[in-house]
Amino acid sequence: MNVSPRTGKKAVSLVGLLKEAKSMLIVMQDNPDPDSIASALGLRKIANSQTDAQCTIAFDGTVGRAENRALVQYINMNLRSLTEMDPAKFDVTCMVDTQPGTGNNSFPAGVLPDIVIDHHPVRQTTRKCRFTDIRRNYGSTSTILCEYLKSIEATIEPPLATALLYGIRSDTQDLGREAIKADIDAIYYLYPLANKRVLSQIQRGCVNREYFQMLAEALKNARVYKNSVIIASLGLVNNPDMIGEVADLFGRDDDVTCTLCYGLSAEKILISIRTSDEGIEAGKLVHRLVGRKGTGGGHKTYAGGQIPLAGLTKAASARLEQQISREFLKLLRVAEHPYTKLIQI
Ligand SMILES: [Mn+2]
Repeated sequence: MNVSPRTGKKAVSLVGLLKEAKSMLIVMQDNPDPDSIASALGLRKIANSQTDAQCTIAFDGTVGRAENRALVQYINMNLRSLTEMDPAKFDVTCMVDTQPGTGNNSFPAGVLPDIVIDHHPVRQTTRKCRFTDIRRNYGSTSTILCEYLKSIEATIEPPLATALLYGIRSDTQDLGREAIKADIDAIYYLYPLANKRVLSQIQRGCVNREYFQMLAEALKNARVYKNSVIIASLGLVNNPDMIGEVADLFGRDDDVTCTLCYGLSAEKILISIRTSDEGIEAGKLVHRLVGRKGTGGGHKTYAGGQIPLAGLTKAASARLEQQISREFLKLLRVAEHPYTKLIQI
């Protein structure tokens, strides 16, 4: 794997910064996806191989998706709740696969992390951090971490290789979505080091019985507009990952180019958007959709957002849900009527 000169320089300054620390906090996304989990693990490996710093990996929410749960179980990761952490108690704080103020992490607003490594569009606040490496063109943050590990010649054991490989594969949908040469190179590099048997088990992670009920609800509620847009409400979900998972599933429909799924969890409306329409940017769409009411962000073909519901009555939150789907259709210039049900029950 070729490591760019930029990575080499960045790795040196990252290690320099980490060497100053006795303790470090690594913050992942809330309800972390495999890329977020693998990146945290990669960063911890850099710290462990070069410094004496004690690492704590933390997040808020849950690891819900069956594949992600299987991954966390395999790597035997000790994950902590971010709400129980006081960032001031750590010498260095880091964020991976997310940035300050994006709304998809629970790091206290107003506190600047020291280190941010990510592949989402760069935020104003991020620029104020001591160390940043934001590569928007990269398919995954795991790819960046893989380059760092190669650059410092760290040994990548099978669990870490498997996690990074899965992080890249899942963010890029097996290199089919927003992947660049660097992602492909990283996959080639990691593949011989990863545990292929476990990788295959992770991809077929077991689900609990509720999963099918949630899926049935989503399918039942899904509406198709102009034969190309699907909107589905999942109602109250105790597994927020389900929203993105169902959006991915609808994206597989032959004729669908745009999907919006939303559901309620922890006093928030959570939104997932997927698009295969070249003329539409999912990240921008979600921004316009949540407006000032919430936060959101993402990539060209996939994005997510959240709007806090605290204090809203049931009726008001139902109105907000309606408003979101109406606004989504308006942004796509698709009429609200007529629509058809995705499936007949
Ligand atoms: Mn990512």
